[in-house]
Amino acid sequence: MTEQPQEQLPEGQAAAYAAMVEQSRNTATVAPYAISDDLRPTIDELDLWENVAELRDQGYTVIKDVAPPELFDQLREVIHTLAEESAMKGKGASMLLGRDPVVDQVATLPKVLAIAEASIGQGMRASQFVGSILHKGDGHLNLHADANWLPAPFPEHNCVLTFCMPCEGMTDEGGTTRVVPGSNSLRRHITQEEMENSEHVPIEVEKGSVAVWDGAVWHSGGIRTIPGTRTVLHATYQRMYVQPIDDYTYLLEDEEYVKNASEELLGLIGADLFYGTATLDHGVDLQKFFSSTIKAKK
Ligand SMILES: O=C(O)CCC(=O)C(=O)O
Ligand SMILES: [Fe+2]
Repeated sequence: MTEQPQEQLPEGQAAAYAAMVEQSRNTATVAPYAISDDLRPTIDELDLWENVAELRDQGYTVIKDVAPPELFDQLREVIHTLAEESAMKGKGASMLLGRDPVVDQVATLPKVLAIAEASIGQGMRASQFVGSILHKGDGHLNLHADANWLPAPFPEHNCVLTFCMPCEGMTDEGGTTRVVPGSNSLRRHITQEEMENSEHVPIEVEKGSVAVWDGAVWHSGGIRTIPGTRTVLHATYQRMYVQPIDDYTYLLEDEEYVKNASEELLGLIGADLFYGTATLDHGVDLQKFFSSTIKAKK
């Protein structure tokens, strides 16, 4: 970014600003799936080291007990209600963040945020929050990588991370997502031939737990062969230097929403980042710029 002359800062803020500039210059980039000093105590506390290793090596993992099962009952209710109102006629609902407090709560669960930071770094953005409902006979999606709008080779630092939050749990016959373990290491899109011939395995998830995969791993949706429903929140997050799919910044203009939202949620919506802060009158907010450059390296 080109630096521009800035207005004089008040005395108290000038020193903090200078310290941040210094920190920005001195922050070393954390290697892919290495854990920053900031994050290490949280990974310890939440006992997530095995999940970090699986996500790095296999491209996916199941995080156990992210929330009490009752929260997933509530989430199921929300997705079904919004799906009924949506144009998808009971099959799904889109743009879910900010539509119900349960979705916002799930988006900011401590284990979810910790794994997201381990994979896609600080300052990550909410990218896409959609719900899907499968009934018997529904399902099927070709093998693909979620970083499907990125050119290959994909960057070594993961850019896109998808949590698959099944409200009822997910089994093979229930239509669970299937994955090609380790395909993330290829860091490229799948070919037509590989799509037809790759061995892929079901990801079984108990209610209360969630599956999560790296944007480079090849996976597909399963087919539900039993009665009942598979209700899933697909919650995708992005490394902050790539742009989100859903634009939630309009929520930042809703005073009531901002007043009641947690700091973490406002962070996901991009309130702390420098994007879009320049106007016709002044340049980019440099406080936000430098704090973003620090996050980008972690
Ligand atoms: O519905 C599924 O099981 C998988 C959908 C999918 O590919 C995704 O959420 O990234
Ligand atoms: Fe996907």
